[in-house]
Amino acid sequence: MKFENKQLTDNKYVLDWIQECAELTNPDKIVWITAEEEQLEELRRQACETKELYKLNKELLPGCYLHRTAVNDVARVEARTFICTRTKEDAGNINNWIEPQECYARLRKLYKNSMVGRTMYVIPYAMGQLGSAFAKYGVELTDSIYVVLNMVIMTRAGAAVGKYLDEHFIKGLHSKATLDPDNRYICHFPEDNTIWSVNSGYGGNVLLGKKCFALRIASYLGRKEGWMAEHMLILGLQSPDGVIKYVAAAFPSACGKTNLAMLIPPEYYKKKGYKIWCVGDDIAWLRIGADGRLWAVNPENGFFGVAPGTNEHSNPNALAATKSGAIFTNVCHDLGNNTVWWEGLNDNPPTNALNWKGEKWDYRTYDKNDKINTSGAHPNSRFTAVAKNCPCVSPEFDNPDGVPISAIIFGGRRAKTAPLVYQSFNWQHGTFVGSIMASETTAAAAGAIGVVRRDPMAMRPFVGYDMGDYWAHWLEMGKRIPNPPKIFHVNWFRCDDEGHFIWPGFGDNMRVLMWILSRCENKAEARQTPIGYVPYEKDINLEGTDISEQTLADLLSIDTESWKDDIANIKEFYALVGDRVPQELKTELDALEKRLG
Ligand code: OXD
Ligand code: MN
Repeated sequence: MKFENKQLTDNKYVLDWIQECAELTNPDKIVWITAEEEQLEELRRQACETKELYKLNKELLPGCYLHRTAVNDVARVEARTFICTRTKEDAGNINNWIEPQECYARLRKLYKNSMVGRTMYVIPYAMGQLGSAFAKYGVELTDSIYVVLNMVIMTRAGAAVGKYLDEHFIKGLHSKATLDPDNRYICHFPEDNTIWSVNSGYGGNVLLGKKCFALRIASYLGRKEGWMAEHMLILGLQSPDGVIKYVAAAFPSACGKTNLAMLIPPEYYKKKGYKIWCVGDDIAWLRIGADGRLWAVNPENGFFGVAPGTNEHSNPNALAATKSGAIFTNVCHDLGNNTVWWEGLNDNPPTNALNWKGEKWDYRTYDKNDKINTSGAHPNSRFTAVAKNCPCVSPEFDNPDGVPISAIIFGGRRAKTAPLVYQSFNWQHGTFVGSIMASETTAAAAGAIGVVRRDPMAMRPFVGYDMGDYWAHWLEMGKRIPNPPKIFHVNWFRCDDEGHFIWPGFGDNMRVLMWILSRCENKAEARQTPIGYVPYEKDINLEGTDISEQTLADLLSIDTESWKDDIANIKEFYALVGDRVPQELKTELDALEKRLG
């Protein structure tokens, strides 16, 4: 099998692997992605010709395109995601597992001749800054132009990566094949540095640099090599004196992670000269620096954000990032001016539009109880945007050493159980706090109230090995970091008895970040409670808000009864994780139970 253009490496290991995949999938052509503008423009042209992409209004959205996935292929599919370690125990009880040889054999049948009549694109890419200590390299083989164009935004891809490819690179094979949902597989072979994804065309399943590599495979490598791959945003908070402190924060899906990463400070702080810088909105790779602190990079190069709900008020920075060079997936197509729209963008839905399925859409049929069938944009519709197009992207974004982390923040969506913010007693207790992270449906969301889903460190779907071993790795890292970040937990979603949120969230979350950083600098006192350190009310600045002191007191109160109920649920979850839960965490759980009385 011959390459159409000049190959980007002579490494035999890489070339043999490509050859092997080409023999299996049998493409008509093989093309190396250099990511030169001329090449990308030609691919965009081809994709528009086949209606894989639609070119949007050149004046209003220059360089932007719309893509629709298959109607049955609109989200990550955890049930079809597998960690294929040699023993089931190493994948753990939380992950789906298939024995690797069996999995390769099963998937080979699906890949067989799947690229006949198609081109195989060879995308060399880096996660992290090329040549840096943090960087890792991969190649994704794919039969999708949409994947190529997204990978070029989301990773550092192209010709410059070629010289870094050696036998350690991550081998990613993706084929849309027939998009058969019953034969859709997203499989990880961490012991072989391999990812195989077949029968999907949706971002989270097919942009292999993101969840598959930068979280699942990287978490496995991080354990082996002594670093951490986490589902965390990274932001810098700059004070009026110009000093910037960095925090990394993990939240389960639908908790406003991208919004927090790009937060606009409330007027009160803005006037004083405070500013937030976004280093990353989804993934952090963390290493111990020579100075004994924990340093973080965002290994990605773009944002793959949820579109619905993004607007001028919730996240003007994300919106600005989508104004040029972006790819929109499964949003509503406004035919009036050839732009895009989604629920929550503004109050003016287009009157001449196609919905996310490409059907003529009448906004008056919208029913919030049946969003999938009646909304203009799919609830999980996305924008892929170049990070550098975000007005608040950090000047440290490309710093190969990353940024030093002062605080790690875990968050959940809890109606009652967790207060607005609390600080763990130490790293071990902080690891425990991360391990019991959870989100629960509140009255403000559709569905039953109080259904708890445990999502430790927001990594439940993303740990590439056993969850108990992952927690042990956290504890181990804590012992090795001479000057570790302090660990906190926040809950923006506390509700009153009628189920209304009592904290305004968005920009006002800055007030909580300020308390967190003052704790890191030993500048604020705190009240010791059974669950951790909680702020004194006087230390949360409410200037410029209409939040009453009573509301703040409610936000900071500990609901002992709901914590006691939670203990039973945590025990059940630890039992599910199984016998590799570290003893230290069980000890923390017992201690919490005792302190609650
Ligand atoms: C994401 C997710 O898409 O966490 O970032 O699901
Ligand atoms: Mn995510």
